[in-house]
Amino acid sequence: MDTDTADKTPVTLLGLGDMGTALARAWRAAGHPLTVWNRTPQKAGPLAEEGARVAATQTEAVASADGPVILCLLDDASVDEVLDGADLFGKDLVNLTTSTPAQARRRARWAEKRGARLLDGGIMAVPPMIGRPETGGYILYSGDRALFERHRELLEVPAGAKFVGEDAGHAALHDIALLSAMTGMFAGITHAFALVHEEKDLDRAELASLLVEWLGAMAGSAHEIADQLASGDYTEGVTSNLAMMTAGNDTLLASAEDQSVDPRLLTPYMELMSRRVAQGHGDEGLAGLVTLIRRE
Ligand code: FVH
Repeated sequence: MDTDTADKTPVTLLGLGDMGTALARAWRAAGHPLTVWNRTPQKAGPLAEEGARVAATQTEAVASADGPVILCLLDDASVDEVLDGADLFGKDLVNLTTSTPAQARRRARWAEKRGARLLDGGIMAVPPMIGRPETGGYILYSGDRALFERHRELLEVPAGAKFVGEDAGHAALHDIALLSAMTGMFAGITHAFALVHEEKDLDRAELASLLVEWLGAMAGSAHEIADQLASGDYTEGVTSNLAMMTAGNDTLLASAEDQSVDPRLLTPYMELMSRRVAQGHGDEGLAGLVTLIRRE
């Protein structure tokens, strides 16, 4: 059993799913007095044995909170359900439930009307990474900066804590941007493995290592794109221009055909590249594609 440490801020945690339970264990391990509540009370049993206090209701958990109230629930609707009827006046809320940016902004206004302060968080980690700094997981925070600073030490216990701005929607926006980029990367990896699927003598583990190395090296182009978007000059610092890359796409597509792979995970992006080149921007890098997919 982990023991409380007198100088540690008490934490109240609502939601003991996989992530909530991992967070709870990290705070207990660091000696923070912990009160938990979960809709399905049985899930709190093991944590009670590890020294957490289990509140009978969410309303009681919030009312008795001396430190921040952390929410780690399924979605925005469950936050409404859980906090309906709780007196939030004077409370510090940290919402780690995944939300859209609009939901996070609405939640900040909602909290303010109830006399509470709110920090929104987006967790960039999976449960086994929580409480293990060496895995590189972190949580993005936005909203009330003073609240972040007040509780920074506690927030840094489960994973790294990065404050990304006072707009309450910005943690969620960063979270979604990172997950969206990851989705594109997974699409590329899926295509890569499909290309080699019928090759009996090809070592998948070796390809995996090459993919990790190559994608890591190429990910740095995000800085090039950011610089070009900031300056407005999409030719600035270009190492590989669109005209060259678009010509190369023909080889990628011909190879997909030869290997009997449906190219549709790649073609929407390739079509954008061709469109930009057709508009006379073959000397640019990738930044111009951002403007093509904006709905103005
Ligand atoms: N697990 C992960 O890999 C990801 C990593 C990135 C961040 N996400 C987000 O974290 C939030 C919680 O995720 P989780 O893994 O803990 O999710 P579950 O294990 O499914 O637990 C869900 C908890 O929410 C409770 N709950 C659901 N609906 C309600 C409701 N209407 N009223 C009250 N509580 C509700 C549920 O309670 P129960 O089913 O045990 O009674 C769990 O405590 C989430 O936003 C992820 O996107 C995790």
